[in-house]
Amino acid sequence: MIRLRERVPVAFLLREGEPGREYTVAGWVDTVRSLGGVVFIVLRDRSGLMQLVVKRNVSREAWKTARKLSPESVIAARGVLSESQAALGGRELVVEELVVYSKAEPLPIEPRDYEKTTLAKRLDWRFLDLRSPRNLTIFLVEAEMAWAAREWFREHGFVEIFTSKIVGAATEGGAEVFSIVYFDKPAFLAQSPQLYKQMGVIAGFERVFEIGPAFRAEPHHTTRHLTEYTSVDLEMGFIDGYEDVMDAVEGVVRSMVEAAVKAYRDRIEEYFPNAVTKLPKDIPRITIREAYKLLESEGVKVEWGEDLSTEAERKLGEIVEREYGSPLVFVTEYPWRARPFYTMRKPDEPEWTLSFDLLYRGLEIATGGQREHRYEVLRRQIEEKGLNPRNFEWYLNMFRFGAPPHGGAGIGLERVVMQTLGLPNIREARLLPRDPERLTP
Ligand code: AMO
Repeated sequence: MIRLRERVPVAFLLREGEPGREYTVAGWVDTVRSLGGVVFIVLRDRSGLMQLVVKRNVSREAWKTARKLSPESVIAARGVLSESQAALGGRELVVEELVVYSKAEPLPIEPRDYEKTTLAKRLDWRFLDLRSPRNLTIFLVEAEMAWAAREWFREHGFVEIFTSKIVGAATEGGAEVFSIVYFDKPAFLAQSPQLYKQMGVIAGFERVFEIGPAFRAEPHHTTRHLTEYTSVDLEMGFIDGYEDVMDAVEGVVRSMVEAAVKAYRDRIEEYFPNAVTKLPKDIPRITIREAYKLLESEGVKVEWGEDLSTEAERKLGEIVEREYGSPLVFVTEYPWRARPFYTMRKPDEPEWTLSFDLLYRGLEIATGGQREHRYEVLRRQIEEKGLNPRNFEWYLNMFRFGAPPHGGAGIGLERVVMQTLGLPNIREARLLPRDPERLTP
């Protein structure tokens, strides 16, 4: 009798199982091969792959069942572990009992051959696509990174908050916001928890973080934009300057990458040879004006006083990798015209701001800075950005009743995963990606 509660992961059997002992395993049929009186099954569970041998002269019943198995069917097997030179991992299970829980039909895509199928088709069949150990690894890494971020925040005195994603006004710029119908009123999906995380600080929580969805009505089809992504947000009060926020972002991102590599180094090296597995001790910090100069010296035309284009970011990533040996770089003091109303401007040079982006292999993965906490100045900045202060009344009120100097940042989780593993498309790092065309699955 097979009891699933006795089941052990195949990776455990390969590593620590005792030959000669009986074990139960369960999972999906990765491949199946019939040779005369023997059927070889490669069984896959979350932990890895293992060979099962089903011999007619051990169990005729199991052998008859095994001969009819189709790939991706769900099975369980009980048998004796034995050493085998020919088997992957040097061990196999000699099956005595075999159960089929679910027989798979002929497959519409081949999970293991993910490279032979277009991404669109893979996403249509996402549950099958994710059965490839490579694709599973992406989400093991993502989960580890989210945990590591949470742990880092806890250790550094940040309180987790859960803010509303149904909001009355856009925060990050008017165009990229999704409108929704909220009873008889217009409403929007939150582009960022920006104003609410600031509220957390001003409400007296001092340091807050949130890991949650953010929505952007991003009409472009690029390999780095989603219309829904996971934002790792932090906000901290009583800062001396935005350097304190950069220190925090550096700490979080470092702990995310290091935790993922520590937990899954073997899988990462096997499936993502191009992955970043070590970060440098220091992450360089350069002002955007220095960045303009570096880019110009390499023949890339940049508009002074403008945001960096995607192309410029990519090129800057290359330069920094070469000059500083770092895949990460903070670019600071972005121009006021490229930043949202809540950003604090440089006191002596108000056309620049106390803000930063973090680039990772030439792609922006985080944005942050110090926030304007002086009521009158903030009000003027809202107007200067062409927004109506009346729509921000509840927000502005926070700055009339005691707001500490504060700052924070937003980190795009999928982008961190994508750049760490060297994925060609951000959709691969999102379980169920949303883009202008895709709403299912
Ligand atoms: P920003 O708009 O730069 O800043 O977003 C912060 C980070 O979120 C990620 N990101 C995205 N990821 C995938 N698809 C998208 N369409 C997308 N848009 C943004 C990026 C980006 O660096 N409130 C500020 C943050 C702050 O100052 O605290 C904000 O949202 O990794």
